Amino acid sequence: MTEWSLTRWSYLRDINNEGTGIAVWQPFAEISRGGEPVEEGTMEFIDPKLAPIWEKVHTGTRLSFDDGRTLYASHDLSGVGRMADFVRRKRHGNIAYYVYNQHVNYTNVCSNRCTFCAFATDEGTKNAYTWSIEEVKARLLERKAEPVREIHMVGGLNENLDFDYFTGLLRAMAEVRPEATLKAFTAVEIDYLSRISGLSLADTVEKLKEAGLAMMPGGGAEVMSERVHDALFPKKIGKARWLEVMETVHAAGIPTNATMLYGHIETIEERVEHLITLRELQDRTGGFSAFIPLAFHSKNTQLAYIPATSGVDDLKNVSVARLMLDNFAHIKAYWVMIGEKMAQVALSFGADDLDGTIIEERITHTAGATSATGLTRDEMFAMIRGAGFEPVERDSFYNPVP
Ligand code: V47
Repeated sequence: MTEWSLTRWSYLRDINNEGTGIAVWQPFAEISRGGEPVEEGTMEFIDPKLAPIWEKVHTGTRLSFDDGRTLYASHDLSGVGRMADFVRRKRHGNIAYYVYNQHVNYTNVCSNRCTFCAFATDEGTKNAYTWSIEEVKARLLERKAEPVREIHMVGGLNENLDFDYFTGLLRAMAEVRPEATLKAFTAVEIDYLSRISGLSLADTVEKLKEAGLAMMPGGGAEVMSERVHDALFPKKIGKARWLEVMETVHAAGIPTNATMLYGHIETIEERVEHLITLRELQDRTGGFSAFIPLAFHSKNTQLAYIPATSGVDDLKNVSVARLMLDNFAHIKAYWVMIGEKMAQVALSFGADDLDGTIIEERITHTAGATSATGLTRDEMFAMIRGAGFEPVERDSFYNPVP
């Protein structure tokens, strides 16, 4: 019998049904859903409006704006999810990815002060912090014994920091963690760095790349709608500039992710518009790696009256993204925001990636997230196995880590 390392999962099942209550070592293949080929063409729906969309999905035809709206509006969650699972399985079979990563939030001082954000504050308040380069290095050194493959670093727009701080930060991180990919700065920060450095966008990106920037996270666009922008984050760059930054970064050979913040005041139409805008940019550049729907958390924000997103909406956002974003390889279920259990379910609703170990998430937890602030590799592994998928640890570029 194949031997397995001890994970929490191994305690959970008496797989051989011997009624002993004692965990039995069991090879994954015997408990997984096996990745059997999906029978093409057959699917029944509770919502008849989904049938014409299925015609398109199983023949690989691109979905329209109206299709996106129908998917979001449908009460047939399992129907939407089964279509997304079909597409996900065609691309990734029974594999689900995770990365051994570490988050670094170098400052929470931010001049944008978006109404949905609980993390940002003003200089001089009791919670304000800004880490020196030495402090950031010390935080990385604390975890030096762990096999971290990716550093995910974002922060506020702190007017006391100059451009040299940012290139110095990247260089110092590359020195401490040469084996890890530096995935840093949202498009909002890149725009800001271009303004404080006096350099063009392209030159700013080039200087950051020279200092070690290898990938960029997806945040900052929120929902690309002028209405939502003006109401919730008027000081932040808008749609046109966000797209310009992403296009420039892709042209420099740096892949990025893309996100959408949902569950606040946005409409279904604005969500679909957002997805189609991303799909169009991806057609031009091919530079997006993963899409991550971000569930809004309202605690400690100016929008505290807005209730938490529902599990149905969390799954819908994963599934609709998988179906609309036909040119994105990866859809992440960000367990930090939707919780570990919902993230497990999302793997059967179109997601192929759970992000990673994280180690000390701050942005969502300041806004009331109740998920863990980090997970161990064994916990990631068990989460994926428990959902019936085969865990693959990856690097930032989805190469399996040996
Ligand atoms: O842009 C801020 C969001 C984003 C809240 O690329 C909030 O791999 C929910 O982009 N409730 C930053 N969301 C995080 C981000 C990200 C996260 C994980 C993985 C990747 C990736 C990117 O966080 C912001 C904003 O959309 N955010 N406040 C909040 N209260």
